[in-house]
Formats: sequence, structure tokens, C-alpha cells
Amino acid sequence: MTDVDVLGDGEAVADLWDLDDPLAAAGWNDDVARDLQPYLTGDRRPARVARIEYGGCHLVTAEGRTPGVGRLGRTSELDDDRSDTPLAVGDWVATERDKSDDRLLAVAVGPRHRLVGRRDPSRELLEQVLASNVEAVLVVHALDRPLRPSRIERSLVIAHEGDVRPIVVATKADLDLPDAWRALRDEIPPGTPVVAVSKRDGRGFDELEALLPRGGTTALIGESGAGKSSIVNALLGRELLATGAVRGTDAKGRHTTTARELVPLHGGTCLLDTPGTRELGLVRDTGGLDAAFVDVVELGRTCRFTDCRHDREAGCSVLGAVADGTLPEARRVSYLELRAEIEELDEKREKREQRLGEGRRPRP
Ligand SMILES: Nc1nc2c(ncn2[C@@H]2O[C@H](COP(=O)(O)OP(=O)(O)OP(=O)(O)O)[C@@H](O)[C@H]2O)c(=O)[nH]1
Ligand SMILES: [Mg+2]
Ligand SMILES: [Zn+2]
Repeated sequence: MTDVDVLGDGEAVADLWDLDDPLAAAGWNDDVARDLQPYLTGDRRPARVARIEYGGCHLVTAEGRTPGVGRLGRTSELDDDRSDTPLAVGDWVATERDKSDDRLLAVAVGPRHRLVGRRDPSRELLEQVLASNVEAVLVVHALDRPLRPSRIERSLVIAHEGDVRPIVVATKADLDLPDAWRALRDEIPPGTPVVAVSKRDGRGFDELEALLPRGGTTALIGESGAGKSSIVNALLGRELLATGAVRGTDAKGRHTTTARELVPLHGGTCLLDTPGTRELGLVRDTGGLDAAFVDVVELGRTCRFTDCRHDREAGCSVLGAVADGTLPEARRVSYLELRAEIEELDEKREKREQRLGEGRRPRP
């Protein structure tokens, strides 16, 4: 059984932006205007990056969704060291008309206040921005496949690290898998909302809709076949994005969605669909880890040693909580593993900077 949508994403999505005020639909407001102001010199116009493809991108402007090109070059104010692409879907940009062939050029990027970023799978010290300027992220998990808790945990760390509010969404609730649903809920730390939805019977979508930040953008991340594009279609109320059947044997998806795509819902509220991701490497930590592990951090406050690693130290409250059954051991281990991953990366980064520093030293 396949239910691949007959519409290619591209054109159908472009039509969605045929609106009186496409910029407002993309979330333009006073804060964005203030942020972008310094870049809007001369006859530059604002736009938001809606999709990025090989060789170009699509930009939402005051006129609608239109093909464009990132031409940031050395004039970019963005800190290029940190990111794989100078442009990310969701960025607010300043654009200029290309005099020769009338293309729209994105020439400067406004600040990325909140983002979902992972370690670039091919260049480990760099960040790949999956979604820029998003207030929330749906961490999508299909109940028909094995739960890998570490995946959810990683997603939550990445969300918190980017200052983005995570919402866990379990799809395919119609398949009636109460054990899978319970197992998932047990993995979610207190304070993180979790919703079960089904596109077959429509359950859960009102609850989910109510959680979306009004006038803001919500990204969707998760494995291929998790049901991300199906959620977008359900919230839109029409089968706009292509969705693909999963393999019967292991419920693995077939990478139906191939590009990140911004979709307007209503009144400046947008969704940002992404292709399925296998890897979710952490790239840095400025508090995201602790925010995703408040339970462990709370316990850690009462450890005997203030620098306790919760590993084998005497008087460790985290180990104590594991022993008396109040904290799952898996949770402690995940925390330690993710912390080790970040520490290893920091070390590599430090070494690299040292090497670069030595290279720059003037010759005697
Ligand atoms: N039974 C059931 N199937 C669903 C549900 N939601 C999605 N599916 C099916 O799951 C498959 C994958 O859905 P998609 O929305 O394409 O998944 P995706 O996460 O966008 O996948 P990629 O684009 O490959 O990353 C499709 O066959 C959907 O019809 C649901 O609530 N119930
Ligand atoms: Mg998809
Ligand atoms: Zn401890």
C-alpha cells in the first residue's frame, strides 16, 4: 500500500503563499522588523527563506514565494564558522534584485535567535541548522517502531540548546499500541508536553494545535516515516505535502521529504517540515543538556561533592536515586553519555583552535 501524494511539494506549496500579505503569514512582526532594520539599507527588501535546494532557495517576499539565490559572500554579518550553510530555512534576510537577470539575491541574514541545529554529519565541528527562528519543535515519533530513548533525549537537548520549546508527538495512535505509548511517556521528562495523534481518525490534533506558538514557527524533526509531513497536512487541513509509505518489515521510511520547507498555517503561525534525520549529533552545550535533564540536575544539587560526576562517587544523590528506584538508571547513563560526547567535541575544538592559533603566529 502506498499513499504517495500525487502533487510534487514544490508548486503546491508555492501556491499557499498566494496571500495578501505573505510576509505577515511568514511571521513578520515588529521584533523581526527591528532585527532586520540594520540590513535593509538602500532599496533592499525583507524576505524569509522558505526552502533551500541545490543551486538556490525559495524566498517569501511581500509578493509571495519566489526563487532566489544566497549571495552572502564576505559581506555577510553571520558568523560563518558556526554553520554549514550561510542560509537556513526560517532565516530572515535582506534581498536585492540581481541587475543582470532579475533574480532575487539574499545578501544579509538577520540574527538567529532560536534554532534547531545538529552536528553536521560530514564535518563534525560544524553545526547544520535544520530550522532557524523557530519557537517550538515537534519531536515526532511513530508508535509503530522501536523506541530509542536516546533519540528523544538528543532531540530534547538540541531543542533546549537552541532555546526552542520541545513538544513530543507520538503518531499512528490509531494502531492501538498502548505499551509503546506508555514506554514513550515514561521517557519524557516532567514539563515537556507529549501528545498522541492519528491522521486516520484525527485524534490529538486539536490538542496539538493549541500547543503551537501563535504567530511563531514550529519545526518538525524525526526519523523518516515518523509522520512529520502527515502532521503538517493534518494541521493544514489538506493533503499538500507528499507523504510516503513505510517498509512493512521494520516501519522504516523512504525519505519522502527531500528539503526543509516553511509552510504558512494562519496569522503568522508557520510549520517547518524537514526530511527524516538518522543522526542527531550534539554540537555544543551552553545549558541545553541540563535543561533536558532537570531531574538529574535537581538530584545532583545534594551530592556530597559539588563537582560530582554521578559516576561512582561516594555520597552521590543521583546514584542514590537510582538505587532506591526513583531515577531510571538509563536516564543517568544517557546523561553521562551525552555529557561525554560534548566534552569530547569541546576537546577536539580546543585542539583545532590551538593548531590554528599556532599557524597564525608570525614567523620569527
Ligand atoms: N496508521 C497511520 N499511519 C500514519 C499516520 N501518520 C502517518 N502515517 C503514515 O506513515 C507514513 C509516513 O508518513 P510521512 O508523513 O510521509 O512521514 P515523514 O516523517 O514525513 O517521512 P520523511 O518525509 O521520509 O521524513 C505514511 O504512509 C503515512 O500515511 C497515522 O497517524 N496513522
Ligand atoms: Mg516527510
Ligand atoms: Zn552525584
